[in-house]
Amino acid sequence: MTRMINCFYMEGLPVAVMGLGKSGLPTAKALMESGAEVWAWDDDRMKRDEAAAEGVPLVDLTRCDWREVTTLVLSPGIPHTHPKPHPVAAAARAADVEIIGDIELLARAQREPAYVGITGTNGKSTTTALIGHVLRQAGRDVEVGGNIGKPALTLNALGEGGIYVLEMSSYQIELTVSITFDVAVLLNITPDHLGRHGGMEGYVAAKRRIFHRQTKPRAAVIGVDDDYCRRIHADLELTGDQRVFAISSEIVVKGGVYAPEGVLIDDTDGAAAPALDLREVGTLPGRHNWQNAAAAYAAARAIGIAPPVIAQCIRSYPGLKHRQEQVAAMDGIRFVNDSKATNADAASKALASYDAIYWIAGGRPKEGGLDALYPYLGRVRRCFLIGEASERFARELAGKVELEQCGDLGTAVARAYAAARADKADDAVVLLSPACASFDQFADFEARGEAFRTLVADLKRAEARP
Ligand code: UMA
Repeated sequence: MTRMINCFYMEGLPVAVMGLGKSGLPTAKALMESGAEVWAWDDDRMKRDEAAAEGVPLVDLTRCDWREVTTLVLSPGIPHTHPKPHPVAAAARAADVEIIGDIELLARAQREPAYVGITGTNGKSTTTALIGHVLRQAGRDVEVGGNIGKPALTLNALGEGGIYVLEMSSYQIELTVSITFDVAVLLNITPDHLGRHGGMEGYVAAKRRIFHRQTKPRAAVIGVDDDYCRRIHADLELTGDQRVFAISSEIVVKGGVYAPEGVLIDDTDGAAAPALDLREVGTLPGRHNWQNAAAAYAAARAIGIAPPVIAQCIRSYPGLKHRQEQVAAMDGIRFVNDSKATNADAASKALASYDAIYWIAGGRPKEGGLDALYPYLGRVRRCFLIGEASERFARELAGKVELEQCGDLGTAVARAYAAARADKADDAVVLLSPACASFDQFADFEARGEAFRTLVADLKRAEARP
């Protein structure tokens, strides 16, 4: 049964909604159903037409009188500070109109449930899904959404005792001003989205805001495997405002949850008790997933779920689409869709997880080079390049790994499979882990992952033909 989120506090008020994509359109509709007077706009004419077809009233926010508007609800991808504010955000700010996002609307509407927020440069979708899975299996009333792809105002309303588990991008954190997370998770920080935050300092500050206003018994779960997070952890320990759980996939952390050898150890009670062997959980391959599992375990502990129950639920985690998702196996060759890996750091996690890799990479390159991948190139048998990054990656990887430029994904899949078959390597994996955004050839990373799945299914069908 759906129970709509009612933004009752906006009833009768003029509210501007800028951006009518995945999050903006349901936001406009939820506000209308809550009785607000919606002024919706998008720079893309097609998006405006789609919204109008669904009865959403359009007002050109680039020309409107901001004195008549109380709030601007901005889609997270639209810049409001760096590299420069979108004109609509600039106009709203000049008129002293508050600028918030859809998750702020949820937080104001649903005050009784608890909130778990997850951020970090990498691993946040898996950790969010895993926490949602653990809490749901443990019998809690849970809704999972946010950056993971389920917009806040499409979630069900929850009563007291319910828990919202929200993946928070740095963009969303900036637009969520009043939320205080009961459990806030920061996994890791490496450079990403620097243009939007005016540099590394701004990006770290945005991530750190996940702990904003927490007091005991609220809990902070924080990875201590990189310098930025270690510093934030030390600060939080010093101020002592909230309970702090350190987690690591690399070292032993006294009083925390850690898994340097793959066995998850719970030292939150000082007992250093082994909780489960993560190497046996097929849906969480690789050290980076040990960090995600340690964070999910600590978050569930902070909520009060018993250790054996958490361990059992982690074992039954079904995995996420587009994140090291095995889509098929043929001739002993596994096909793994890691389309979500849109930067080098994320792709390095997948490369670290397999031994004989036929690696499909490329797309629209992001800032920063491929340095994060270098330690794992010995595992790559051959690299198949696609998209706009091809020339640049070919130059950067030349001499380090055998490679060929394939242009498009279809060619790359066919070439990678042929090479893997010819080599007859044990445990061969054809891996799509692009280390790039998808927008040069696909609508988004999901479309790219679905294309990979379809191409592999076509190959399989062709193989099955007599
Ligand atoms: N638009 C304008 N003017 C602009 C820019 C965009 O009008 O200058 C319009 C576009 O035409 C489009 C809409 O704004 O119609 C898009 O808004 P958006 O980019 O904020 O994206 P949504 O479709 O609303 O999806 C957002 C998140 N996207 C971003 O933050 C970029 C999705 O995260 C999220 O799943 C979704 O809300 C539901 O909450 C995606 C993402 O790429 C996965 N996130 C980044 C990441 O993970 O690295 C942060």
